[in-house]
Amino acid sequence: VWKAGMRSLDKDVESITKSFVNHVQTSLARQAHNLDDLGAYQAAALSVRDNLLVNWNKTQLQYMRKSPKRAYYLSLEFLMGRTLDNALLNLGLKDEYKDGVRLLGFNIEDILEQERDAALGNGGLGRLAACYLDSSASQELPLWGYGLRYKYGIFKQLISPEGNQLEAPDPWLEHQNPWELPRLDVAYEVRFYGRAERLGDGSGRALWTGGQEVLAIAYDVMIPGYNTATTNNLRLWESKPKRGFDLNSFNAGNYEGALSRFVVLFADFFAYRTFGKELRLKQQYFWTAASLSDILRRFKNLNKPMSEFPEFVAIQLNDTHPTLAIPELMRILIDEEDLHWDAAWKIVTNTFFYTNHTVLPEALEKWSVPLVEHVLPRHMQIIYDIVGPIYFCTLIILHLTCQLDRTCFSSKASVSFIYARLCALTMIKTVAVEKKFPGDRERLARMSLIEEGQPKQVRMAHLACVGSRKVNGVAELHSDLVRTTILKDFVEFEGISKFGNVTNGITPRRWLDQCNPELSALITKALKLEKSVWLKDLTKLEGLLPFAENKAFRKEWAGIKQRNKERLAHYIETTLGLTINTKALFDVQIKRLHEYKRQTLNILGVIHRYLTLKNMTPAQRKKVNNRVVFFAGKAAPGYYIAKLTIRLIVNVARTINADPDTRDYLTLYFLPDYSVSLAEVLIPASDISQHISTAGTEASGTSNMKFCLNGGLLLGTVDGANIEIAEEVGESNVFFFGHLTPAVEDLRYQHLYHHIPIEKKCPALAHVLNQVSLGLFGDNEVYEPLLNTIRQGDYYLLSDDFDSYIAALAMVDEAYSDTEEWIKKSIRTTAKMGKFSSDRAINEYAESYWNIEATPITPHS
Ligand code: 26R
Repeated sequence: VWKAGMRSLDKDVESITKSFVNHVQTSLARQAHNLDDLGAYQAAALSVRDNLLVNWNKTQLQYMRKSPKRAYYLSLEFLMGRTLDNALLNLGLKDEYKDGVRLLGFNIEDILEQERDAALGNGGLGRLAACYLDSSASQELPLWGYGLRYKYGIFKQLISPEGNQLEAPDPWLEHQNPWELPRLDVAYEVRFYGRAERLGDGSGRALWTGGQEVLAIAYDVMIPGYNTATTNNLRLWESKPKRGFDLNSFNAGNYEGALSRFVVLFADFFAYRTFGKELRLKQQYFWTAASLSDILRRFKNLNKPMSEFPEFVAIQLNDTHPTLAIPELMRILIDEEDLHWDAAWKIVTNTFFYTNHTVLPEALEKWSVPLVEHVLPRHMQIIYDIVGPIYFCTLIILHLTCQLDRTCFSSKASVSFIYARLCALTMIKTVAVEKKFPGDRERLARMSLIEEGQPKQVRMAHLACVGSRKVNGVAELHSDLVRTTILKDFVEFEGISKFGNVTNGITPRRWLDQCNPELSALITKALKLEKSVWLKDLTKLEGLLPFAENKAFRKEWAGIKQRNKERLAHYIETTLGLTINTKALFDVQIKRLHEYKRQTLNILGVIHRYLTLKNMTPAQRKKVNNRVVFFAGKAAPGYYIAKLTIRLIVNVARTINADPDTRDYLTLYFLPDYSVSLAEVLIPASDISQHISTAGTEASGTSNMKFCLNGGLLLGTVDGANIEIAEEVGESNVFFFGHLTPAVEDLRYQHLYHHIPIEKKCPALAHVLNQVSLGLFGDNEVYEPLLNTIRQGDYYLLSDDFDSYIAALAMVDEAYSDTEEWIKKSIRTTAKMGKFSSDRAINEYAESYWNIEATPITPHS
């Protein structure tokens, strides 16, 4: 009876229309006559969800039966974008649904447009997590994501008439979200505050009581693999006040405030500036604690000894945000599971893996010790117990009278506990820091998990590093920088083999097939392969290389680019009411606004071009390539200089787009509210995209890969993944400029101690800055703080790179004038992008880090 009752996959138009109508009637309680596009989207989504669930159930059953080692991806951000189109593609039901909804009087494109982006993240790190989920399901890898179910996605960006960024909330759950399944039965208690008392028995155990408890409730999001039944899970936690908890155990006066503020969760990672660091710390702990409880419960169902935990579980820390998972697992193993410290530490350090995503010092997470002590008293003890031996060694081995900061250890029990551990053989490794580098006290201070100062701070990258099996960066150059700068001492201590590289990747399903269907179809035709073959083995794109020599093919290729430009123009016309010149080179820079990404360099380059055009005769101008420049990106709400850059871009656009002398040759647009969906329209339309960070600052970049995959060429610095892209496509197909990473430090030193006035150093740039100062774009006072970042200090080296930047732009112009050669470059670029599939990246993690294997869904499940 059970079997007969099981729902099976919809395969034909008839069953699809049936399920659609059924959902209109029963789930939405609507009828044909009052069904608009939004309703149709909801019905289609619910019907697709039913199909996903068939596979989801099969997958989870299979994992349960086979109990393979599983990996868990802990990420505070998942920038998923829209789901419906992707689910249809991955299920292989796109055409069937298209026909089905047409029979019911709807157009699939209009229905797809109804969906709101799930924007639970800020930028690269969050979108990477989303690509990795797609790839792990597509590669049939047993991987689950864990994140937070934010009530608000990243803020919506509005641009005021003056050109200022304004932020509006994104209540993305306003309409019911068809892609999630509330699991009200999956709930865990999470404690904050209270008291942690060591048992004083030398075991290192403690009792953590009192404080405030909240419930974590699971919401599951299905992650379908492409062309496979594997459908993985993304589990998002929502918080709920716990009923009937002990009001006496904490300050009841704060209850309302603390709790109601806590349940409001924001994806915007700078929101904590407004809502308090404490809230962000609580969110991080809430999420890691709930995820670990869930992972442990699943492990316990296997009835294996705790020591085998790392043989069944790998946990990936997406940046340091989930690092509290390390002391949390220690707490559970020691306080709740009664394990000895060393046994627990062995499990922990074989379970976690840490990916670093930035080496910028200001972006390395630190938590104030008093705050951690207040919110998570037990975890602070554990962190000190991890640090302790290093301090102790200094004391004992050097026989120094150095003052041991007693506050390091919250009680005498702790001191004797650490001493006991020191005597244990297993401690030798930790003691080794001092043994290996005797007398090097500076090194000890550098390596400490706690940074001295007012207040003291926990260095989360150090904690993540010492608590993990392996550490990796996200592109070759970046991983080298991790090894030689921020974690150098740890490399010397622990050995280089712990520190690897996994170059980032992107999913070709969303970033080629979905966003550029015409190009995908042309590639399929040319390669004479099933689409499902090359979309899963992207190196097959190399088969396009010979077509670069084929004139007819080049014509088709260029025609698609042109239509993608028109699609973008149409989108901008309907959403912003602006008319775009589609007979021009499209030049795009879309990413978060940050000084290191140097959007300022780009806009100053645009002004330079404008001034040059103004100085030309009309006849001279006619010989210049037409160019349309697009910017999009959000600035952190409190990031004054980044916001000023947006204002400058908007006001330069206003002036030059209205200038009859130049507007046929140069126009500029700042597209508000950058999102995954906007990227999907912009990227396929680009001829050139800019990735122009100061060398050594952009860990990888992933949009660079997306542009190149869609046949857009790259204008960039020798930084992040740009380098590896150039290695693949050949330097003749990339426009590189600027100083290299090793020069950066020297240049900064010269700025500080051998300052050369900008007029002397870079007259072209000085002229541009002066024009802005003089008010060419209005607001003449307003931009001074932005311009002064270049005139004084110039930390991101704009004055050093400006001339070569302008030269590179000129080379782009020259290359673009030779249309046929340009198209060849475009084809060759796409052809060589195989390496950058996130399938390759996720397989590297699976093999060299997590040690997990593909677990295909067998027919029996
Ligand atoms: C405020 C602080 C805690 C913080 C700073 C910066 C938190 C988060 C970030 C964002 C970082 C971690 C980020 O998103 N890095 C980006 O990761 C991408 C995926 O690896 C890279 O492609 C990109 O180069 C890098 O900037």
